Amino acid sequence: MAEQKTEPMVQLLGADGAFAPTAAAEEFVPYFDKLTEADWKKFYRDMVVIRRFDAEAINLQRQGQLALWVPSHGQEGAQVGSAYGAAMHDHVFPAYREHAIAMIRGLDMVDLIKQFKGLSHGGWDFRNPELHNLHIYTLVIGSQALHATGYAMGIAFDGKYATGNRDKDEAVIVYFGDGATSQGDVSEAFVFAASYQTPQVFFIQNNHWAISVPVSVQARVPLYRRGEGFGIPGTQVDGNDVFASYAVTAKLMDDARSGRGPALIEAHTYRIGAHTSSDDPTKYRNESELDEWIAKDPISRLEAFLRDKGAENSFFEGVTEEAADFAADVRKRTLELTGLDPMQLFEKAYTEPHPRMREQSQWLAQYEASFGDDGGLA
Ligand SMILES: Cc1ncc(C[n+]2csc(CCOP(=O)(O)OP(=O)(O)O)c2C)c(N)n1
Ligand SMILES: [Mg+2]
Repeated sequence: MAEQKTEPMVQLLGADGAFAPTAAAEEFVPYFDKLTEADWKKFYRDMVVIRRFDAEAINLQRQGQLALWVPSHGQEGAQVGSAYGAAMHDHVFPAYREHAIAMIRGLDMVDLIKQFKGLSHGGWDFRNPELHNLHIYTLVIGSQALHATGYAMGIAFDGKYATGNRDKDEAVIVYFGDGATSQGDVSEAFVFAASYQTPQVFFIQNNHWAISVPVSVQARVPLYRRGEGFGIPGTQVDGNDVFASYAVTAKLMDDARSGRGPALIEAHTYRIGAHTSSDDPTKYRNESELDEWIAKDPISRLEAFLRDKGAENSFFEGVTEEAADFAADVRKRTLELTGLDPMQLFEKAYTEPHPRMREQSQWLAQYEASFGDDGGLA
């Protein structure tokens, strides 16, 4: 089996949290330099809050409140860094594990929970795409790469990029996993992105597993080189280094926005938990691999950096408390959620009223009415 090459890797923070840019990081350092201490602390806060939220969602699933949960534990560095690397007017296409990105785009996390409780089809109301500039979660592996490329082609056709106005020019970022790179949709998206020189970044979170299949099986050549043959340059980044993830994304999104064409980022990270709440990773991976990645944890690395810069205990305690409050609020409001309104099925299929939808919704309403309150036939 081919070895996974790990060089050249963009890294700003070492595994011990010391600031030590690698040679490959040089061109990205100016983006780190623009960050303030308040930004560093915001990155830390968001990583801690989302990890606590994720733990709460797992608890809710175990307690029968959610049908399924997809844990993000371990991937906070890749997600928080890249989320801030995109501008709020850029459009984001996530897969299904990008909880930190959803939070940073301003989504109410209980809306996201609704999808996993089976109460809504997309999680959040997507009829106004500009509300969060965040596409709904996509569970059909890799298909969002095509949606994103289509959207980016739209930006290009509308001339909404490369005007020189960074505050107006738009770009797209699409997230998918290492496993998704094996999907035809992703390769097709590469072809169209390269042909149309779309303003977009493909962000691969290589968490090293596609359920039980290791990345080494699906990628005999490192994934950051996957775009080369299509004409899309790739950059490899330490995804557990929130600063590196931020700096690389910010630069490549700027480049895309200014008309330099599509780019690909491979962020090396690790899924610490199970694939989903339905999965048991002890069946297919070993403890030593897990320990290796726990030692590279994105949160403890940033904590070490911040402590070295003089951050006090009170800051860390405050963040822990804030995260606990956030999770408690999500729990409380999740328990208050009421049942599914099946009629919403028809509301979001077409933007305008549609005769077939009317017909089908009338049929369903009649069918539902045929049951009594106790679920028996009326
Ligand atoms: C088209 C399609 N095929 C198969 C699946 C089943 N499936 C769900 S997750 C997954 C693995 C995805 O792995 P990866 O892209 O690495 O993302 P990760 O879950 O690791 O974040 C598969 C095969 C699916 N959801 N959609
Ligand atoms: Mg994966």
